[in-house]
Amino acid sequence: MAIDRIELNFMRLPYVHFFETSFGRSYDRTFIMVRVYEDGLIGYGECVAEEKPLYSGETTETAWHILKDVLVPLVFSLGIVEPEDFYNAAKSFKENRMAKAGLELALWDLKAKKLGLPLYKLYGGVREEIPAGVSAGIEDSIPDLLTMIENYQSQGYKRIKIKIKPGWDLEVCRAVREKFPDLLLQADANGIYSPEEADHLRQLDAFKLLMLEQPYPPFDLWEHSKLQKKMSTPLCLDESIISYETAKAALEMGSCRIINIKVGRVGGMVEVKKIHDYCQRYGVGVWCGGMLESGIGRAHNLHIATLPDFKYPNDLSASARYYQEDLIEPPIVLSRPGYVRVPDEPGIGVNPVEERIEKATLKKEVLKP
Ligand code: OSB
Ligand code: MG
Repeated sequence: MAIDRIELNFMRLPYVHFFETSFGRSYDRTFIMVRVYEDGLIGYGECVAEEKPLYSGETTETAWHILKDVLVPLVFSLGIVEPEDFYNAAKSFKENRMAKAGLELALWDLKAKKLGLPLYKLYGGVREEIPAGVSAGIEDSIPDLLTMIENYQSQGYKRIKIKIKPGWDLEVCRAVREKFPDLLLQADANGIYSPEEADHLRQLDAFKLLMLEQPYPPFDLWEHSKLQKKMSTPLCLDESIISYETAKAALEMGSCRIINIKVGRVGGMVEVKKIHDYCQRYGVGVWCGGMLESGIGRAHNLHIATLPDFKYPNDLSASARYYQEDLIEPPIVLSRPGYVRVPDEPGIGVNPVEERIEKATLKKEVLKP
């Protein structure tokens, strides 16, 4: 069979609460939903590029262009159906990993649906429930953050990640630790510090963090390796790890002891598998990061997080943590305290709601061979 058509929806969803990182504060999320149609089945993917090029160089608009004018035409011109064939063909186009991942994920969902299997079975996943953490943004005040953490704890989240930046770091970690002495706590700087601040960052060792995520800018693997030697807190890299090659360099250089996996950041599931398998051989655990995805992207992440080397709690929270009205029904919930159940229906195993998709769509493109 061949693909009949591919649809791209440029969407916007408002958050239940603003999300602030060292990049700034945002109130909603733009992203692209990719739908691949073949013989009555629909494969769903989500492209996580954001409105502004702060986390990576891609934006929702650049990804829209790359998908519409480059990647979808590539699929049609080569008659591609298999995700691995897409990965190989798309390799000749540089960068644009989030755009590639959005389409590759739709092909994975389609493939699993054709086989009648939940996606995690296709990936070789080994668990049915995923340890769920939650990422708490920067708040207006420390009391506001403490209230938020208390709230998340009462909902059952067992690991909390807080966002840090200069002026919102040591004092905040100290306050959180004082109030929650046994909490599994980690901090994410989103690359805001510079190597001159190494001695400042070392003071974070006092707070028994599970890990410190991405202290320095993405390209500085070397300075991360110097910082890791100075700190007892394990470093985890997020933005720096854009491929198998960067993962390998980071581990061999000692730039981190943990890797955060995001399928969009590394350009698709084939690349995720390569990184995952390498980390497993190397004896380094990984976990699944999030990009505040809609239920579609989050369902994909749930399946990815079933792979055996995902050894830390993941940034995979319930729909209600992110959106008033997620795109899927039923929403993602904690199946028991600290865990989310992986959907067991074919493919990603969640049902997108058409009216909600329409309501959130800003523009749409229907592409045919
Ligand atoms: O660094 O992990 C990050 C969201 C957008 C961009 C970068 C990051 C994040 C998150 C969100 O922390 C985590 C989630 O989706 O639950
Ligand atoms: Mg991060």
